[in-house]
Amino acid sequence: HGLTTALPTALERGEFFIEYQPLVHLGDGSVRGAEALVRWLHPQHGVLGPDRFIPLAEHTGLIVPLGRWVLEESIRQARAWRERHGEESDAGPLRINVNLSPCQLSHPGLVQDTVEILERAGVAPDALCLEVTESALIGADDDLLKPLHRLAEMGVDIALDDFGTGYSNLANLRRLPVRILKLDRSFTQGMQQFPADPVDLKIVEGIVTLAHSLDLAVTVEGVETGAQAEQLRILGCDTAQGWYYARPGPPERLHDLALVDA
Ligand code: G
Ligand code: G
Ligand code: MN
Ligand code: NA
Repeated sequence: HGLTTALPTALERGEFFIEYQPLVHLGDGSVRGAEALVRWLHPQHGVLGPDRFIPLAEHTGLIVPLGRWVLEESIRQARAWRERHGEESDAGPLRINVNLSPCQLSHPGLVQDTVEILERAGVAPDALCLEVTESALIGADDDLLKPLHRLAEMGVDIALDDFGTGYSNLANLRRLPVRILKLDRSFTQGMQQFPADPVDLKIVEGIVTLAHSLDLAVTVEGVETGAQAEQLRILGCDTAQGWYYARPGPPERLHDLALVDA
């Protein structure tokens, strides 16, 4: 239908935009970075979320140029944030998280594109975190992992997104150049009631212990209440993201958040 025919040219028409959702340090409440989340301002249908067009973009191959655009645009934003806040915060400059589709991972230009985008913007690789879903890496062979290893060696952080939803082979983690586990929203939902679901508490506690013993940081998604945030902080999670702190929003909002909370 309409989306299928309009999508291939939406990029050149400039119809995509990015919202940013802050990543907050659970220990001190400071904003440490933001996740870039792409949206499509469709001329007839209005704003569409990624679930409405990312699968289609993956199917048609548009995801490669679209993903490159998201990277370019959000790194430009990271540069702007660094110029504003870089030297002010003890926690260091804000970092930007960008989602990668499996097709981008297998695209041969990924490493080169990323290097060029960072260099052109004058942004250090350690300002960038690439999020890859656990399912994209299940059964990945060494060829698929090679670009991730190269990016990690350069200083780019790799996060395992939606962690805990797939058939996580925990031993597999040692093979992956991952520094961060992003715990899926479903675990956070188990902390919503009081007292929290005891099984969810045990699972999260176990994941945090394992992650820390492997030198991985744990980010939690979908934090909607202060009680959840407190529970997850007690369990040892490092960073949080969710509506309790901020919904995804325009980049300007992060200027204010960083100023208030940093
Ligand atoms: O905020 P929300 O509905 O916007 O995002 C839903 C999912 O869409 C995210 O969890 C993420 O996996 C995916 N997503 C958002 N932005 C991008 C992007 O730029 N590239 C890819 N590949 N996926 C994205
Ligand atoms: O990368 P990923 O699939 O995790 O993208 C995050 C998704 O989760 C986005 O669609 C975003 O809008 C959504 N989201 C972010 N914060 C919250 C939250 O606190 N609660 C819920 N239910 N969804 C959230
Ligand atoms: Mn993500
Ligand atoms: Na996720």
